Amino acid sequence: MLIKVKRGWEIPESAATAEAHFLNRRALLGGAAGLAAASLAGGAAAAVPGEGTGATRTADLYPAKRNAAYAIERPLTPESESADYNNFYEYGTNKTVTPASNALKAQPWTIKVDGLVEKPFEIGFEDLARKMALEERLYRHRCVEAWSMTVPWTGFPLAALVALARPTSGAKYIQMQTFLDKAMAPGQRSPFYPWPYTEGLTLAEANNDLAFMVTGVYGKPLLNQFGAPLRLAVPWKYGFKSVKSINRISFTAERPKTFWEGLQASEYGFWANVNPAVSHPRWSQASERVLGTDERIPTRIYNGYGEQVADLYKGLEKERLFA
Ligand SMILES: Nc1nc2c(c(=O)[nH]1)N[C@H]1C(S)=C(S)[C@@H](COP(=O)(O)O)O[C@H]1N2
Ligand SMILES: [Mo]
Repeated sequence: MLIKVKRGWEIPESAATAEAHFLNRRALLGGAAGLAAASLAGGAAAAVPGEGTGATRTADLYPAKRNAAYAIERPLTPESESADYNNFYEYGTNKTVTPASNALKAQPWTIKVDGLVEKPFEIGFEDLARKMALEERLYRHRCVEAWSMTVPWTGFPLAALVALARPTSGAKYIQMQTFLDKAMAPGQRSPFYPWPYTEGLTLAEANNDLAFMVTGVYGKPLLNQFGAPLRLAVPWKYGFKSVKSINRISFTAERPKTFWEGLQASEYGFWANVNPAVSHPRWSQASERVLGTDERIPTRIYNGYGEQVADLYKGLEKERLFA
């Protein structure tokens, strides 16, 4: 886990093994590399893939009707590629998290909605999925590490969940968290991360049409490695904003501090909008490797979604919008 063996095809991107390198250094400085490695290796017993996901109970909702407004020019990334190349630190810091992620028990699953809302509540994942009108959208996804993919997510607009939550007038931000359970996620036994994984958006961003709560991909419920049973997709931002396996959504007056800010605020900020002209401190963001191909293509501002989202940032030019 901590010693990464590079394969040939990884080289263009290895300049950007951001998170892993940074964390390895911290672990070593802390003198706890061995401990972290040992705890990550000791994963919980594997379940049958797909079982324990939302699959068994919500499979009848798939495939959902594709919303043609979200078609894109690039071919879809084959599931065989995207389902075997994931970032999910709860299950390890390399891209092969699928075997370990079998330990994620995504059913039953409860989502807590709290903070500045008229009335805090909890809702079961299955109830939520059945309450919402699910649709399929083709989205680009651009990781801060300079790889990208194109996937058919199924889900519902985050704005519909905001409406269900009924935030009060003081609410300015929405914070989303991944579950916290060391027994279910061996990565969470490592003390070098500010668990649980936390992300956030402004309420205006959350209400933008593109902000999407994802329940499925490739025409079926999410497999564990994609962040079952419920994750976010905010395709104009770097991939780390798209938090997985969400079980708590809080409305706040203050800007929430995110997982990556907690680790390295100088490199991973709150806004994290994609911009090819603004380099990461340690590598260029000008282009991206397309998962499952030999291609490198130019990265686009807001990952190609500027028309839909650029207005959100008027008047915020002094903020660090692109990192
Ligand atoms: N809980 C959690 N959410 C997460 C991550 C993670 O490690 N843990 N990684 C993020 C990053 S860096 C990316 S690029 C995407 C990867 O999503 P994918 O594995 O479906 O491609 O998930 C994001 N959400
Ligand atoms: Mo990422």
